[in-house]
Order: sequence, then structure tokens, then C-alpha cells
Amino acid sequence: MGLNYSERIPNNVNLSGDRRLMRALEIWQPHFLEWWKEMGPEGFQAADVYLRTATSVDAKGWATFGYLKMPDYRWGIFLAEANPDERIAFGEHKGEPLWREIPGEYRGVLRRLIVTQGDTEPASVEQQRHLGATCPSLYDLRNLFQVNVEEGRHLWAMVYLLHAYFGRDGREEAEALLGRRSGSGDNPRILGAFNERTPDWLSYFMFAHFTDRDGKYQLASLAESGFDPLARTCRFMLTEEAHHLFVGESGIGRVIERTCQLMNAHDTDSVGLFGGIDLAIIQRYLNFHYSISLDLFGSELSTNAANYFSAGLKGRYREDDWRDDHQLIGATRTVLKPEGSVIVESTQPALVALNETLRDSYVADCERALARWNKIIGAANIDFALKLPHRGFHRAIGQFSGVNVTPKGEIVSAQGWESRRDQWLPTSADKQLVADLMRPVLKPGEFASWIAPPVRGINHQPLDFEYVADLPQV
Ligand code: BYC
Ligand code: FE
Ligand code: FE
Repeated sequence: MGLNYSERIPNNVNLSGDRRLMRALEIWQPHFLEWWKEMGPEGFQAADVYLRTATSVDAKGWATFGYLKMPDYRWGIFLAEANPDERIAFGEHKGEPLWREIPGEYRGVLRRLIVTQGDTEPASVEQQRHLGATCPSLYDLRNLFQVNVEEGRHLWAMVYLLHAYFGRDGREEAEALLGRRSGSGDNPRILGAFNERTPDWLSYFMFAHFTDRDGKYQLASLAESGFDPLARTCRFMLTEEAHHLFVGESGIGRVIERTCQLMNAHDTDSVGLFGGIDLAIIQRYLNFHYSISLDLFGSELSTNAANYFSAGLKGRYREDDWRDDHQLIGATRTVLKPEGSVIVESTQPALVALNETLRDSYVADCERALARWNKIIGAANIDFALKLPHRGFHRAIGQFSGVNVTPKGEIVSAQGWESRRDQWLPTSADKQLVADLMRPVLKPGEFASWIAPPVRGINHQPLDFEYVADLPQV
């Protein structure tokens, strides 16, 4: 299905058929643009960026590529096609028709889910706004900006739902989404990871890998929702998300590849002197970003999660693939929990443990990507393997928060943990070393010393293509 770009707000939801809604969104639109100019990519608003724009909502062939200045990006409202036969797939309403309107009893919780999802999108743009100044190549710069404009569109996706279905309080929430600021003391973003700094490109690739991947799993479970407009908007967001995950995984893969080349060339583990990032530092960054992203799944035991599922608002990852009643009546599962100085398995109702079930899907996905990175190290004949730390390590949400768990999964004293913090999490020296490597590389086809070039360019373009043109004079 083609998308309508003749309107001020591109859409495939027949916006022009709803004057009230259109007017409300036209009031929000300039506020969004003000936010984008204030908090979007710093220094590059006037550059020409080789961006893709959605032109249909089919999974295949939905994109066109061309040069755009980011403020001219056509942020729009695109929902995946409706499936007329589809019914609610899980929970108490299983088998009933999908909701086209919000069931009154679920209004509050649904708004909260949509606001929480929506809040992460502008947060990530804010976290990444300084990165243009230190990009390792034009290719990477373009990918960063592609991700940024799409996160902006994801905000539009949630704001559409708020405006279209929640009346006045929806409009207020939409304004508030532009008011919070990542890392702010008095008006921060909602979830923990979205208030952390993303000071360098190693952090950025880790974020795109581990934190955007939480996005993939959360969106996939909202894409199961009985509230059809939410499900369909999340389905289309997932097609954009795939590129964000590619940027993260391949970015880290290229850093690893470069590190291995330098280790072999100079016969050393310490490649900092040669312009690379040690595997040990990469491991510590990984430990940090993985653990704060695990927190994004919420507590292991959550009545919120049980209620979302029973109400038919938020499903499991690929709900159809689960061979059970899709209601979890009487079902149980084991959940790890700290008990004194050990971690034990406890049996819990599956319904209240749904955050952990989604986390399981995420962890398995992270393991697969990790194996691909370790293959790069193996191919360089280097005897080292990156590892995912234990799920209890460095957690701030859930049963492990405040418990001193090592990456191997042992519970130790606070003192014992603190004394080894520098082995496990990025140290100030690590951050300084990485910061010192962050110098902009803006010549087409050139790459910074600490990262290997990608295998291929974007949209069949060569690696020395001018992915970003008309750069600011520095
Ligand atoms: N930080 O009952 P619990 C993305 C709060 S990423 C701070 O376990 P629940 C993206 C929680 O709100 C995907 N607070 O929580 C990625 C609750 O607060 P109250 C974003 C947290 O509801 C990269 C309390 O702790 N989408 O799209 O079961 C770039 C008790 O927790 C955190 C969604 O998250 C935290 N990490 O689960 C761009 C989907 N975790 O009630 C974009 C929508 C929990 O005490 N959200 N709390 O005030 C949800 O489904 C759920 O809200 C959560 C939490 C899974 C996040
Ligand atoms: Fe997003
Ligand atoms: Fe994303």
C-alpha cells in the first residue's frame, strides 16, 4: 500500500478524513520540530544525508533513498495493513474481535504503556545528539542519522495513538513527551537506560545492539495487542528497528575485527597505542549495556505484566508460536532468585513471570549475536571469547537490585563486589582511552583507526559514497 505524502503529515490512516485529529496533530507538529532542532543531531541539521524514507508498509520494498536535510524528513503515521480475520490471540478476551477503539476499562494502563514506549524514542535521539562530531566515517554518520530520524518517527507513531484515542489527556501526554529530557535532574525520561549518557561511538553501538533490541522485544509483544491500532503501528516500527539492530551488531563486529587485526599485527592484547580498543574494554562496555538493558524488561515478578497479558494488551514474543492455552491458566515456570548467598530457582505462576519470559527471548537473541562476534575473534586465531554476564549482574530493577552478583553469577559482599568493579564495568581510564580515539573522519571511504570498514555500503552504494554531504565547516 502506498503512503500519502501529499498531506502535511504523511500517513496511511486517512488523516484528512478526521479534521479534528488532523488539527490536533498540526498543532503538535511544530512543537516536534522545535524539539528536533533543539535536541536532534547537533551541528548537522543543514547537511544533506542519504536517507531512506518509507514509501509503503509492505515488509519488502518499502523504502526509497535520497538526499535530505534532516528537518525535511517526512515524519509520518504508518500502520501495517489490517488483517480482517485476526482475533485477540491471548488473555481473557482470546478469540474475541480485535478492538478498534479503546475498551474503557483499559484506558489507563494502555495509555501508560504507550507513553512509556513513546518516551524512549525521543530519549535516544537526545542521548545521541553529540555523536556526529566524532563519527568514524560518513557511512556510520549516515546510519546514525537514519536511526535518529526513525526514532523521531516512532515518537510520531505513539503520539498518533495518544491524539487519536485518548482525547485531552492524550494530547497532554504528547506534549509531555517533548518536555522530558534524557538525564535531566528534574524532568528525566521514564526508564533507566534512557537517562544514561552515550558519550562515544562504542557506547552508541552497544546501545543500538542491546537497548534497541529491548525495543524489538517490547514492540513485538505490543504488536500482539488486542488493541489493533497499537498492534499495527508496532508492526511497522519493527521493520525500521531491524536496521537499528544491524547498526549495533555490525558496528561492534567491526570494532572487534579491527582490534583483532591490531592484536595480530603487533602481537599484543593492548592495542590502545595502535589506535584500537582492547577486547577487555569491549567486554566491560558490553557488561554495562547488557545489564542496563536487562533492567528494561521490568521485575521478574510483576502483576503489571500479568494484567497486561490477561487484558489482551501485551502478548509474548511471537504469541502464536507458543503451544499452550495462551491464557496461562495454572501455568508455572522457574525464575532465578537470590536467597542469602546463593541464587536458586523458584517456581512461580507463569502469568506474573511474563517479564522474565520476554527477557528469556531477549537473552537467547543476545547469545546468538555474541556467537557471531566470537566467530570473528576465532577467525583471527585469538584465544578469547566475549561473554554475557549473569542476568543478576549489575541490576537496578527486580529481585537482583541491590544484590552484589558477579558476572559469573556468584553473590559476594558489597565490598568484594566494589573491589572488582574495575574488572567488570568501564573504568574512567577505559572511557578516557575510548574518548581519545573519537576523532571525526569525514572523507568518503575513510574509516577511523579503531573500526574496520563494513562489508558493503548502504543501498548498493560503494563504501566511498558521499553518504553525508554539505558538511558543516569545522
Ligand atoms: N527504569 O512491575 P514492574 C525502545 C518501573 S525500548 C525505570 O516490573 P512492568 C527503544 C515500572 O514502571 C522499549 N523504572 O514493571 C530502544 C514500575 O513503576 P511503578 C520501550 C522501571 O510494568 C532504543 C515499577 O518499576 N518499550 O523502544 O512490569 C532506542 C515496577 O516495575 C524500569 C517498553 O518499555 C526501568 N528500567 O514492566 C529507542 C514497552 N522497569 O508502577 C527506543 C512498554 C520498571 O512502580 N513498557 N520500572 O510506578 C512496559 O511494557 C513496561 O512498562 C516495562 C516495565 C516492561 C518497562
Ligand atoms: Fe524506536
Ligand atoms: Fe530503534
